[in-house]
Parts: sequence; structure tokens; C-alpha cells
Amino acid sequence: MAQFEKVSQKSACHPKPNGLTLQYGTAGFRTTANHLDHVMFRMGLLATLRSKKTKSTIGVMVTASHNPEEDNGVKLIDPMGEMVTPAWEGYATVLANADQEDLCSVLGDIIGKESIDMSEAANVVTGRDTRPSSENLSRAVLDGVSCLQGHSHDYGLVTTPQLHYMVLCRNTNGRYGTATIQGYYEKLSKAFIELTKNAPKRTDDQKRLLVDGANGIGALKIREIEVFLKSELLVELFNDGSSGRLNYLCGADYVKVQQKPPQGMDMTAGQRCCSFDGDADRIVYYYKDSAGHFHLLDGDKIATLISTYLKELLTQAGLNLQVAVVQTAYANGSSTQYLENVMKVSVCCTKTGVKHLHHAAQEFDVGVYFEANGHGTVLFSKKAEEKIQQLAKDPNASDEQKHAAKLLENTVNLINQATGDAISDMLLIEAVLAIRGITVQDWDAIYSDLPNRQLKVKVADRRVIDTTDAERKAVTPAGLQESIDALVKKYKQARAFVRPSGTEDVVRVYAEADTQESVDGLAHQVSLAVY
Ligand code: NG1
Ligand code: ZN
Repeated sequence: MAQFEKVSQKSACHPKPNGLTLQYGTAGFRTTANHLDHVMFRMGLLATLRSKKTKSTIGVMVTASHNPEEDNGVKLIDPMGEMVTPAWEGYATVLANADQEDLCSVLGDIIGKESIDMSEAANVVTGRDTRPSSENLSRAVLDGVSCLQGHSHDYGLVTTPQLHYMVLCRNTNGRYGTATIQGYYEKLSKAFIELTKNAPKRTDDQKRLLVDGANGIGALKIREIEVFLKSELLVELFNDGSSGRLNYLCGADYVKVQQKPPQGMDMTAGQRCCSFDGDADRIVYYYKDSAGHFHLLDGDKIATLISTYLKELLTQAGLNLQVAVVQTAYANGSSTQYLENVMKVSVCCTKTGVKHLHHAAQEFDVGVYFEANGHGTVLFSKKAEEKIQQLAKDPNASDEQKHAAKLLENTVNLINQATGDAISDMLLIEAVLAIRGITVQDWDAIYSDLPNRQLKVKVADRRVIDTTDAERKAVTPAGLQESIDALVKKYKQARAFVRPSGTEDVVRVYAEADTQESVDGLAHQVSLAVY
């Protein structure tokens, strides 16, 4: 295999530790950073093959998102900015686990199975978060790309959604936007400024937003986009990475799971605050009321705010387009009930992991998808975008219709449709609150969350738990679901489920019930049933 000579040579510089087995999980590979060099090199190889196969630019992002600073991870980004397809996740796992001496034959197998023409050109773009290990690991990815004669462009320090955006722009010949960081800032900030023109009387106080940057890449990027926002948003940044550790006692995951504010944030009563996660693809909002109580507005509240706003605009515009919301099993029961019964929007539930939500959302004219943890975006079908654009220019449309269509047009431009994006979501939420003239408290009052609790349980082998019904029911081990059902029956408005995490070596337990005391009891009992 002469074509792999360079791969053989170079792979010796990226040896696989003995006995290490990893799996491409919910968001790619994730583990302690010092076990990942060989995986990065191999993902550089695989991304090059994927690029040859799809004749498109492929992205490779080095990040472990909300996980601790000493971890790292990698995921591949497909041509339209979405997660790589399941078959290739399988190749990724096989390639990452191949013994050193089998590496070239595994590559040969993939090339054969996918009938890849190795004479095709390949283009791979890379990006990384602020973890100390990320720079060397992304170099290993580039090493892999060059071994198979792929071209590469390293965007360096970027948020995960920024890299997804670049991939989408590059594969649509710039129609989606310019594939530069400047292009991204310009597109989003222009749309944001246009939208805020519909709320001309906002005071500086109303423009003020406290942002917890999780000591990560989001903090750097907020500073960069701020310049473009022309004081239409006044950001006060905390956990900006200058002293604290990434994701440590801060960030969207900490705030959501602990249901408390991040450390290091100076909150005053009623002040709107938000937290990004470590790679800025998730966002949650919160505030403290005058009694000092903490109120969280998570992905479900965000989905409700955005879908309500979009539905109202589409009605004003007189456009007959279906709005749907896609959630996971972690969505608070109150949100689902509100969306279905009050807002009358279709709601569907998928397995955890953005790829599942993204694909489900593609089925609708306007698909709003959010995980409860704050990861999500809105997808507009081609038909929806065309109808909006036509109406905005239609001489026969009424002023009200045109106004709604213009708002919709700018809203489409503000949204990163490649993937959930904390910066884009933040700007959208800020614009919606401004246009509707509502406070964070008004938004929170749309419905009340059922008290809920998430726990992690360490078990010998989390994969013995297999689930069905969008992960809401355990199929194995035998008897587990019956035990959960029996426990749930003891509480009011209760629901609980367990599933193996795809990003950590734990089983996750989720429960909700009528009071915090009940739900804490239920979650604890369910976690004992998992052992
Ligand atoms: P796992 O570890 O599979 O639960 C977590 C999140 C997902 C998703 C991924 C990727 C929860 C309960 N799970 O997955 O929603 O965001 O990480 O980051 O929040
Ligand atoms: Zn993330």
C-alpha cells in the first residue's frame, strides 16, 4: 500500500496507547486529553477521506465542550455544517481503536466500502477551544490531513458553532455567508442591529446583559463581536478566562445541573444573566428575584420564547408555514404541555444529541430545536425562506405583512442554522425580548417549570442499559424499568428515566415531580435502582 507510506511513517509519531478503546459518542470522542493524540491524527485521516467522498469541505473541531479542562475531544463536521453521518461515526470508532499495525488496512477498508476516489482533492478546516491541550491536538489532526495530501485551513481558536458555520459557508459558495470570522460577526451583528431598530426606546439598563463566559472560547469571541454591535447590547463579562479554570464552578452546564448561579458573577435582583458552555454552543439564562431566589430559563424556555415569537410573526405575515418544536426526554413536562396545549405547536421528542434534534427539525417548515441544557437553533426550510423573501418584496402585501416579513428575514439572518450557537442564540433572545418589550421575569412567567433533578451514577458498565421510546424507557437490564415505574407511581406529576451518557462514563438519572423535595427523593431512589 504505497499510497499509505506516509501514513505508516507519521502514525509512529502518534502512537495509540495499549489497551485503550474509545467510542465516537453523542458529540465525538471525549476523554482525558493525554489519551487523544492518536485519535486526532486518525480523525485528520478520516476527515480527508470524508472530504474526498463528499467532494466538500469537512470540519474537525477539537473541544470537550462542558467537560473539565483536562479532558479533550474531537468531532467531525459534515458538508452542510451538521454532525457526521452514523456510518462514518462507526468508521471513526473502528479507525480510532485499530492497532498501529492495522491502521493502513482499516483505511483501505473504508476507502473500499465507500468507493472513494483517492485522486479527488480534499479540504479540511480545523478549529479548537481554549484548553491548553487543544493546540497540540489540532496539530495532530493537521498531520493526518497532510498524510493523505488533503488541503487544510486552520481557523485556530473558534467556538464550535463558528466552525460549523465556516463549513456551511464554504460548501454553499458563500451563499450562506462569508467563511471568515469577520464575515460571521458582520452577518449576525447586521441582523441584530436591524431587529433592535424595532425597539428604539430601550434604555441602557435594558440593553445590559451579564454573560458568564465559562472561562472559555465564548468569552474571547464575545469581546470580538461586541465591537460590531454598536452598543445595542451592553455586555458585562464574567469568567472571561483571565484567572479561573474552564467550566469550573461556572458555565451553562454547571448552572443548569446545579440550578444555581456561576461563581464569580455579581448578580443584582432582576438583572438578566446568561452562561455559555466551554465551546459556546449552549446558553442558559437566569436571574435572581428580589427575595434572592434563583430562576433558570433553560433550553425549553428559550424554545418557547422563540417559537412563540416566530409563530406570531408568521401569522402577522399571513404565511401558512408550520412551526414545530423538537425536544428530548430532558424537556420539562410543563414546557411540552404549554407548547402543545396553549401555543398549539407540534412538539416531537428525539434521542439526546444534537444530530437527532437537527434531523427531526429539518422535517418542518420552521423547526425550533433545543435540548433542555440550552443547545439548539432554528431551521428554516428552503420553501419557508423563499416565501419570507418573496413577501418582503411583494408590492401587494399590506404594511403589516411586509413589516412581519422584514422581521422574519432579519431573524433568519441572525440564526446560525448550521448548529446551536450560544452567541447567535443570545442575540436572538435579546432581540426578541427587546421587540416584544418584555423583561426576563415576563419571559419566565410564560409557564412554571416542574421541579426536576438530574443525577449521575457511576456503574461498572453503563452500556448494560439500553433504552427505547426516545430514551424514556429502559429495555435492559431486566426489571429496571419496572422498578422505575413503581417509584414514579409514589409521586404526583412524576416522571423519571435513566440512560447511559454518550460523553461521560456515567449513567444519567432524570426525574421531575410536583415539589423539589419529592423530585430529590425520586431521583435518589431511581439512582439506587440503577446499581
Ligand atoms: P450525554 O453525556 O450523552 O448526556 C451531553 C448532554 C447532551 C449533549 C451532549 C453533547 C445532557 C443531559 N446531555 O450528552 O444533551 O449536549 O452532552 O455536548 O445535557
Ligand atoms: Zn458545548
